[in-house]
Amino acid sequence: MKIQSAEVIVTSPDRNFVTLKLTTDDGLTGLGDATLNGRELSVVSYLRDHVVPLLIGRDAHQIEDTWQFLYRSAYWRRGPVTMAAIAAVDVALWDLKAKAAGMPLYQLLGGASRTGLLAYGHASGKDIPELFDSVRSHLEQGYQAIRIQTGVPGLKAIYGVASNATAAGNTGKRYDHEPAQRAPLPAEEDWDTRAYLRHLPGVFEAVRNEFGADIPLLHDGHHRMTPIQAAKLGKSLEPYDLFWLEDCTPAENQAALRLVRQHTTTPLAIGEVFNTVWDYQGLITEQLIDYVRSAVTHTGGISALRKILDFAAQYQIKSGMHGPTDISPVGMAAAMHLGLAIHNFGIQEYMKHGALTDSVFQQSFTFTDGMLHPGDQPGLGVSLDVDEAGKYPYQTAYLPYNRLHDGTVHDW
Ligand code: KDG
Ligand code: MG
Repeated sequence: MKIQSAEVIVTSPDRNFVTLKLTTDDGLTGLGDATLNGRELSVVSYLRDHVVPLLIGRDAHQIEDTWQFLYRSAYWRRGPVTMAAIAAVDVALWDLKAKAAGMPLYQLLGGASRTGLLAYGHASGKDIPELFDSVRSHLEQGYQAIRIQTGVPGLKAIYGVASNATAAGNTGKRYDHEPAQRAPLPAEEDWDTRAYLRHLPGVFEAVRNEFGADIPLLHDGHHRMTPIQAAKLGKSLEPYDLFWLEDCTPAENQAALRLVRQHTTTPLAIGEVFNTVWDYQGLITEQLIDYVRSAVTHTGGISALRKILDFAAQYQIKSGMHGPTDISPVGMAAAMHLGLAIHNFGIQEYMKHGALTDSVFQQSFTFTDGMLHPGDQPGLGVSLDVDEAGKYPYQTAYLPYNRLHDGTVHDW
């Protein structure tokens, strides 16, 4: 099974997606997600200009060898662009291997360890009534675990809060913020950590009073706090029994989590911007976190994330793979096959894609009563309609950024 062609497909149905499509000499096709939100074209160039020429003629069955070749031969290791490109190749090869075997991919990863994957969705509102509407809408859609983000009094725009959260929630399609906005320049948001720290515990108290003690609740701090601020937040949220507090401090400094951990029993999740096992080394061996947030798409693919998760398993750390809409249906399916197979699955983030995205990517995974399943088609179970994809050319899009009241650029 030799790789005959490798095509990089860029499409922007509801947002930009980059997909690698490999075709073998026996006519099989494999797909891999290479979408790096807001920096999509850099991965396109990395793949088209530097990786595709290396793939033609290679044995598609040699997944590990191809991974090691792409990682080590480049000399310049790690980084989100490199690792997203390697991930796309790796996932496309796993898709091919599973199709050649006539099995759903999770069977090749060891078979199912559970019947389905607990998923969480994003509820948000600029204030408590709007947040409650969004939580109710998620419960109606079947979600059994919910992330809670709200506006903060005095701040105009804030991470994770849809400007039209309620209306969007009712459609069941676009109920979350759109973090990468189609625009020639990034949008500016404002931020005040003290106001946020004062406001958030009351929000969780209100949600627990309204929706009860049972439902797993999550929160994303989006890298905005210093270690001592994060420790304070974790402590103040303890009465509300969070499933996790995500990205409480900027992700570069693993040692910061040591300080947070010493002060709070709120479970911690981190890693959506990480791209190799080295970003986790201290966090895992010192048991400073509870959940690994990496996506297959940004961490070198199934082969590499599997190794990180197996390493994490020795320390009772579980998966919580990143799954916002900037992970394409191909990347989501890869996460689901891996999540179904590993023993230390924790939870899967899941936001439905828009209707146009669904018209480009045909998917066989299911979401029933809050549980995901990748389906039983051979391979990943996702196909891409190239003609449909061609209708939606790339559009410039940027993630927003933050400034404090005095104009200082802050972490976003
Ligand atoms: O591309 C950035 C988004 O994926 C990110 O802002 C979403 O934090 C996020 C999450 O937890 O889904
Ligand atoms: Mg996040």
